[in-house]
Amino acid sequence: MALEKLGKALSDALRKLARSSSVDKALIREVVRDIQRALIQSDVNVRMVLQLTRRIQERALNEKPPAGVSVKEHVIKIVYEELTEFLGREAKPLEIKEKPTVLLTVGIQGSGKTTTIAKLARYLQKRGYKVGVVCTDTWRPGAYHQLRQLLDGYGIEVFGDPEEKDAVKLAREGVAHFREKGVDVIIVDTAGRHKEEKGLIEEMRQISDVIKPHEVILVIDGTIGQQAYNQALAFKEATPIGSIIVTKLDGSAKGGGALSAVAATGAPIKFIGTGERIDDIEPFDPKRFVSRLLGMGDIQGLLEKFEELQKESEIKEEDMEKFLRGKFNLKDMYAQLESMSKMGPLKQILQMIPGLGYSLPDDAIRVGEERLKLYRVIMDSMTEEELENPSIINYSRVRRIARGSGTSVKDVKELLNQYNQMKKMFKGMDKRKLAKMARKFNIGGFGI
Ligand SMILES: Nc1nc2c(ncn2[C@@H]2O[C@H](COP(=O)(O)OP(=O)(O)OP(=O)(O)O)[C@@H](O)[C@H]2O)c(=O)[nH]1
Ligand SMILES: [Mg+2]
Repeated sequence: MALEKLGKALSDALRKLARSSSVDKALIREVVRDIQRALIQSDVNVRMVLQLTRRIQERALNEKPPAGVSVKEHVIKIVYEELTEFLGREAKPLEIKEKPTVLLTVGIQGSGKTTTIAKLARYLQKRGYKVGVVCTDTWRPGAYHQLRQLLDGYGIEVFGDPEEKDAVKLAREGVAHFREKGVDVIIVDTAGRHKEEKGLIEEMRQISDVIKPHEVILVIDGTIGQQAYNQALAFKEATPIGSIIVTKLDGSAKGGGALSAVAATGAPIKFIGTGERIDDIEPFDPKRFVSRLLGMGDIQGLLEKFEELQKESEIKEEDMEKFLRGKFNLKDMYAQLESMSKMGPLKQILQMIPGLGYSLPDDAIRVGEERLKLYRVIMDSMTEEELENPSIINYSRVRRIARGSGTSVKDVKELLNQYNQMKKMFKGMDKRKLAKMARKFNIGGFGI
């Protein structure tokens, strides 16, 4: 399959990134050139390729990766995002809202209409819809039989009359017939006698006027590559209820060109055809499509990681600020431990800062609910002076505090130990690391 070739060229380019020991400008430029070459070979419009890769390059060179993400991963993510955007970003699924939903299918000669209708009818039947198909092709002698051959085996009824010469009449009667039968979806096939958009759109108008379809589907042959742009654009301008199915993406060297050209018109691509068999149809989802093109396994893990980080960083900036600004007497520590217990393990946040995570003592940060309660009790037995300035707490004070709070010497020592570790941790951070952290979390006020 030719799309596989494009996929391979793109994932080879990304693999170059993944394998390199460090990512510099020269490498980014090289990868961008590889991507350009791959897309142009797939017949993507050169101007569009240049726009796309300029954006990729600009972002790759200028955007800072979020904390916890390597430059490589970040660049791979950018490529994924931009390609997804390039193909329309969001999936636009076919909606069956009304019963019956009437779909009119048009397309120039041999684009794959009839085959695609059979695929779509079967696709919808598998999802529980009762489907009827109307053949209005009065042009090609075998059209009605072609449909029946494709669908009889699945018990999907085809309405048509090989003798009838009036396509509009067939459309009207066919839709009326299936309305009466109470099907959920009616799909209308049209003749493929047109070689150009003009005649095609005229026929679409005539039949539309009579059957008032919920959606008109243009079937485009993917092997025409970027030429699909003009067809899709003419169609989009002719009907506000149009969507597109791109066929023959298997085996076509120009599939990337066709898909990107259609996406560029803003017309929604709802399905793609990937073979001659009835099951060779799939809903088009740019994200899934690009993931698969680039090698699903690799990119999926990466995307999940980004999502996780996104969630984490949402809560933490503010808490981080509180934490970092602490003066570090016992009261502050308590307040911070308390807020940290709410916001989740601090270590995870700090680990997002390169070069810091590994140096954190585990138990300096892991404080459960119970411990917090215990600390509260202990601190209630301390004097104001002790809370403000813990260094004055000698052994006899420790014993007094333990007795007063009904805890043990060991507990009090644990609390002080915790305090000292945290203090040390912050002392241990040099100014550079602190500044880095401040930047990562948009925290100012360090005077650095
Ligand atoms: N490989 C491949 N072949 C396809 C695909 N879709 C359709 N075809 C083939 O394309 C040819 C034309 O398909 P039709 O469905 O008859 O096209 P049509 O638009 O109805 O043709 P007319 O009604 O004559 O305009 C047939 O040989 C199909 O098997 C596809 O996704 N992949
Ligand atoms: Mg046909």
